[in-house]
Parts: sequence; structure tokens; C-alpha cells
Amino acid sequence: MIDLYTWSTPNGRKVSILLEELKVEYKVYPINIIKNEQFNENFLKISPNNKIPAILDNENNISMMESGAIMLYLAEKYKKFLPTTFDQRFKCIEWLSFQTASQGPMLGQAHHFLKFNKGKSEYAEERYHKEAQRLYNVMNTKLRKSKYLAGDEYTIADIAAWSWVARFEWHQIDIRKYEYIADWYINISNRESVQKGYDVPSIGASIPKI
Ligand SMILES: N[C@@H](CCC(=O)N[C@@H](CS)C(=O)NCC(=O)O)C(=O)O
Repeated sequence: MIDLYTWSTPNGRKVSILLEELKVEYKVYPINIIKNEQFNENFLKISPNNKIPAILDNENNISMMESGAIMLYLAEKYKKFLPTTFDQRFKCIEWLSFQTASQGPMLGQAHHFLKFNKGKSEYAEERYHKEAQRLYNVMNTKLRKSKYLAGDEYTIADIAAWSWVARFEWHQIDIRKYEYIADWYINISNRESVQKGYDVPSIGASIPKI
């Protein structure tokens, strides 16, 4: 059994969607980041960086923070959504790293300035909106060449990137302008496990439609 410490955010959803896809039994512990529960001492023991998501694997008592590491851990443990051939495996790690190091953090900055602090810095709004568009072009170009980010297979790299693309309204992107992302987004949105994992912890959230 996996304990999942999470909140209704793109980084949290990456892990709940993956757990649903893997059909693994898990227990949800909501960490309300609006109420600063991520700073509670007990949570700090499994998430030293004070951020969700985090997991505790009760089978071996291993805890894990950082969504990218958690996804690699679960995919490796349950042998799914991480290709086994050398080339494909590293293509998956490459696109997962693109997501955790570039796409997620930059879109997060776009949300900070475009949605939550509008009008505070014209420079930052322009910078992160431009960067969001650049990242969408990178993904669109890749998805024109292959059905999924790492190739022909649906992998943890897609789950990670999809979870952030689902916030397209917050970073003011019209997905319909990115034809290949739009098809990929709809295709993944239609997966039953993605729909289930999206609303964890349950608040009645539904996947934004395009
Ligand atoms: N690099 C981390 C980022 C995690 C992260 O930023 N989590 C946010 C929610 S999406 C959080 O816990 N924010 C609370 C805070 O920053 O205090 C990961 O990929 O897991």
C-alpha cells in the first residue's frame, strides 16, 4: 500500500493519475497547501522540501519527494509506463526531465504573474507568457513527430506534462493553436484512470475541455 500526500495541483495529479493507471492500492492524505499544512513537522519527515506530492511505500518504508523521482520509483516498481529498452527508457527520462526542470517550473511562474499577481510586473507577465508559448511550441513540434512525447508509447513523461497542460487557461494558452498538443491532450483526457486521478483529493474537479 502506498500513502500519497497530495493536493489538487498539477504536481500532485501526476502521481494520483499514475497510481490510478497502475491500478495500485493507495491511501490519500490531503496536505492543504493553502493552509500551509506542507510546513507541518510530520510532513517534513517524508518531504524535506515542504512540497507536495510525496509518498510513503509501506512495503519497505521508503518515502519519496519530488514528483519526477516518485514517478520513476512507481513506474520502475510496477514495471509500467517506463520503457525497458535502453533508447526508449532514456527518451522517456529526457522528456520527464524536460517537464520537471522546464515546463512545470516555467508554467508555474506564468500562473504566479498572469493569474495570481496580475498587474504587478508587466515585464514578468510578458516574460513567462512568452516562455509558456515557447514551451508549447517545443511540445507541439515533438508531438507532430510522435504520438507521445517519448515516442509511440504512453509513458510517465506524458502523464507529467499533461497534468500541467490541463492548466492551459491559467497560463493563457489557446491549445487549439497547437494542433498536435490538442489531439494528445484530448486522447489522454479520455483515459478513465486520468479522469479518476485528476480529482484527488476529491473536490469534484473535472478536466478542462478544449
Ligand atoms: N519540484 C517539485 C515541485 C513541487 C511543488 O512545487 N509543489 C507545490 C504544489 S504544485 C507545493 O507544494 N507548494 C507549496 C509551497 O511551495 O509551499 C515536484 O516536482 O514535486
